[in-house]
Amino acid sequence: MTRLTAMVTAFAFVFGAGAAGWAAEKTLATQKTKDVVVTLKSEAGQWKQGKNDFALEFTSAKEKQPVDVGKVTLNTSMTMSGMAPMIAGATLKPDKTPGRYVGTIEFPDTGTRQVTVAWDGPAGKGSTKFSVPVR
Ligand SMILES: [Cu+2]
Repeated sequence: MTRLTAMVTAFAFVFGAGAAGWAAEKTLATQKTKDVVVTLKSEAGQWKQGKNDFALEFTSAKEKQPVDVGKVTLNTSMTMSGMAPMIAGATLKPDKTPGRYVGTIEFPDTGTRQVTVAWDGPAGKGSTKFSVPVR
């Protein structure tokens, strides 16, 4: 094993439990940037009020291969009239396979979230925005 493979394997061993119990998974959103395609997935295929486990997958836009993008964060905000934007975020952990990350996020109410995903690692730095409804 290369050192990187060993590291990824070690991370997967420690953090891999995130999505282990999913019977199936569906795509909530796909967003293409210049270099990578970011896919947001969960068991139900939608976000609900309360706690949500989810996964983010990164593939290269050209080769369609999984990309290790390093450290990944996901932040959400919802603008509501008469109050400060509601903010919720998650730090993601590498899952069992390269280019796949898992996290948990909690929403106190329903409504459409503006989602910002950012990454920083060996393949470079980047971010992208898209919106996801919370039902
Ligand atoms: Cu709200």
